[in-house]
Amino acid sequence: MKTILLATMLSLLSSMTFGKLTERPNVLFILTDDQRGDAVGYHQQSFLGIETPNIDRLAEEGVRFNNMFVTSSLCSPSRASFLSGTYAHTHGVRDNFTDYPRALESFPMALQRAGYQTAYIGKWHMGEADDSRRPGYDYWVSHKGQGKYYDTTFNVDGERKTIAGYYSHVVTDMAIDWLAQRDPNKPFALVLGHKAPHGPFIPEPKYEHLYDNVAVPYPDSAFQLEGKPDWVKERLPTWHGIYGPLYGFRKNYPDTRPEAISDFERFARHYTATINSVDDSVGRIYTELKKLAVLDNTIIVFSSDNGFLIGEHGMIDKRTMHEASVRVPMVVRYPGRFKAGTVVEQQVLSLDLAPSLMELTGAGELPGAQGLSWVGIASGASDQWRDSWLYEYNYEKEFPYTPNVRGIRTGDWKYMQYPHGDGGPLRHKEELYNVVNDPLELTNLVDDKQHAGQLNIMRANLTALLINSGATPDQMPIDQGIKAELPEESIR
Ligand SMILES: [Ca+2]
Repeated sequence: MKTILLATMLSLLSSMTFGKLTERPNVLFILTDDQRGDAVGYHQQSFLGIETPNIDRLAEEGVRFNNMFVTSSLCSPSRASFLSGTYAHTHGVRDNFTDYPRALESFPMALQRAGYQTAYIGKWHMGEADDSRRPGYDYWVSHKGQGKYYDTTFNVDGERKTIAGYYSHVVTDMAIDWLAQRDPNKPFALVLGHKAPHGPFIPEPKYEHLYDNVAVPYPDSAFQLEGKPDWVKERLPTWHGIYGPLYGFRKNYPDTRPEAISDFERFARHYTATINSVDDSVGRIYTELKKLAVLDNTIIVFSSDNGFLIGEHGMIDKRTMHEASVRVPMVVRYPGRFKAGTVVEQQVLSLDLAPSLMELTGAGELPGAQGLSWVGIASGASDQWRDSWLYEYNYEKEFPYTPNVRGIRTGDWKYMQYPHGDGGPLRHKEELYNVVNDPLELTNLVDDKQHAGQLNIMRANLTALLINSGATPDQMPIDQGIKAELPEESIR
């Protein structure tokens, strides 16, 4: 009798534990590389009119974050912020050549400890030469450096193999295979890292000519450089300027001729066309989750590691704090917690993802995280939120086209400064914009006496943000200036 009772109790206990485990939501984080905030179909003025029905569906059935920013607009530092919930000066991945520290906490590590099955599939891009498995992932597929649009050599859970095919589809196949073979009795956390739309852009053939008939003018801000710091003008003919080689789309440069717009047009069209393949991937994964009957119990997050300047302020690339560089798309689908069609207008950051996922999964707090969970503002439970945030970029001698950047953005104002790196006085002109009246950042108000008071407030608030976020003493490389040389081929 006793034995039967004990057995019943044990079985009850185990079914309770089992029930609890399966109720915990799964996590799917889809991360693209260099996707502008407006390069999604749901954006009111989508870039080149791109249509992304599958990403849009996530937004329609979930939450769209209209003001999502990265605190460092550069691949490795930003990726580390998404995973750890911390600023670059805290996690230490300050440039594109530093790996994610093995001991640094991340939301996948925390979820793995909490009993999740975890996997990383696709582009990792922290620690150029190393494709080995990083802590926190039960299953690991990645590669060295940037990978290739076709036939990338992956480290597939310890075995290196070249997999034929287009990157966006290859990683999708691998994600679908992993989902099918996982243990259905445990929740999962999967990070799917896309290469697209990172340059040099190679769209797949079916999308290569999709935008051939879309005109791509240089943006208005490309020629309004009066009042900007000199380094912005010095950058024009370089690898990261509109008159430069445009990642190889232009063979003869610098080229300031009006006809040179054709190279710029091809550059912008090919960039955009690679995103159509990502959208196909999102659709396939959605269908698969539905087939596996886990769609509604999976928190799906779609975002990108940084934005991308395509001609704004005469610039190509990211790294700066201008809007096209720091704005990224973000949508979250999780009907258990968020109403369909929710729109969040607050300024949300890369480092908010990890704390938010920790709250949604009930996995506790992530040690050291500096971001805020957006669960309250996205579910309507709270409207408490930050009113400003800190931006940081550190000069890279391998890409000598952007100085050190420190900046602050509020809902109305943005202030950027370019420290030399020796602790001495600023040697570049600063930038101050009213981002409500002047969202394209055409008029630098830093020399406008009428705004001297606002300038002083922003300077003081930046200093306070640096202190409060633990960034002082604020260390950074010495600014060696803007240079014409091209980056080494292997790191482009
Ligand atoms: Ca990137």
